[in-house]
Amino acid sequence: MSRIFSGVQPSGNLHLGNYLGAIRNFVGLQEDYECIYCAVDMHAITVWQDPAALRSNTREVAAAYLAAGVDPKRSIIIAQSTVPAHAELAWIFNCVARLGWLNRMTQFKEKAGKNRENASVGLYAYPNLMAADIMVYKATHVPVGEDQKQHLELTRDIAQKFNNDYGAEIFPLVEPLIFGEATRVMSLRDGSKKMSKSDPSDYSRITFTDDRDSIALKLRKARTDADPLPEREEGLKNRPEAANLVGIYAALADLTKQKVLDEFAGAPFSVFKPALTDLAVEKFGPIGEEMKRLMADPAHVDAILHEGAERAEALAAPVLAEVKEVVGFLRP
Ligand code: AQP
Repeated sequence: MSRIFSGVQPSGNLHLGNYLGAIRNFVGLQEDYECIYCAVDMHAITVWQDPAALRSNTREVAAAYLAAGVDPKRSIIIAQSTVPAHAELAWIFNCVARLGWLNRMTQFKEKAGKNRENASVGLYAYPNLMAADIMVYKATHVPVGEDQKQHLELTRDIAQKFNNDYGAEIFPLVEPLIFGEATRVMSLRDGSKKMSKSDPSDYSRITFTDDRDSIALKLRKARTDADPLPEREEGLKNRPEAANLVGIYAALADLTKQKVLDEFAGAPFSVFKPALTDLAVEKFGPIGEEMKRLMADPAHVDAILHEGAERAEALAAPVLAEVKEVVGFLRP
């Protein structure tokens, strides 16, 4: 059976982009794949995280998976740091990946910003850890938003180089799974930037914890142009904010953007935004409510994470043993 690995960073402010681009798709995949879903806390600390907040945010990511419909009996839900095999394989991959490859990663450039000298080494080496997350389970598919495609290509390069260097066909070449109409949800304040946990503006994103009033307010304040919605999808070109809101509507309603425009062509945003608010409250609101309910019982979430770690460790151990053998490490 093909195997899925995917993760979300517990860095707070879990948002609609994380839901539509990743978490929502995790549920259906359980039908056809063996799935491992991870709260990637070791990735999160590549930038500073308050320790108490990190613990709570890690549970929150697990609760979001459960709230969205991931079944912990079928799928494995883990916190990354509880399965040390990830870190062990990441070190080996640090020695396989080339500096030139990492230098091309656009996410590092975006996240490090102008003050690159001050970025953590972990932020730079992040894609190697991501490759290890996936390869330690020999996962074949990774559901991600489009922003992660480059990192997955790097995972393939690392896997291929490892296999070539050691003359062993150990790692598969992983494939991205990219879904639907909102594979890249953009900021509500700036249609050229992706919706992000780390954006300083709360108005840039709709989060799992937003209630109806917050969702309504954020959408009311969402930046748009002054024109009504066009008749055809081509009319959204060069209108990034309008395209984003139509894309979100389409994703939430499971429609194509064109079908949304068939319904709203000619409508001003004063009509479209309330309709989008109603839809977001109907489709996304209950997920957030369920996440909050689960967060009220942290022991339950911890028990699921504990069981997940044991199952994950059992899958990762033989892969790591195989890797150590071909690398030439002595057995303990
Ligand atoms: N705006 C987005 N639209 C669609 N998908 C998105 N994802 C993230 N942002 C969007 C997808 O969510 C999954 C988890 O992402 P992550 O936690 O690894 O963080 P990230 O990709 O770095 O993005 P964030 O959530 O905005 O965090 P910060 O602010 O820290 O950069 C991934 O599958 C991602 O594609």
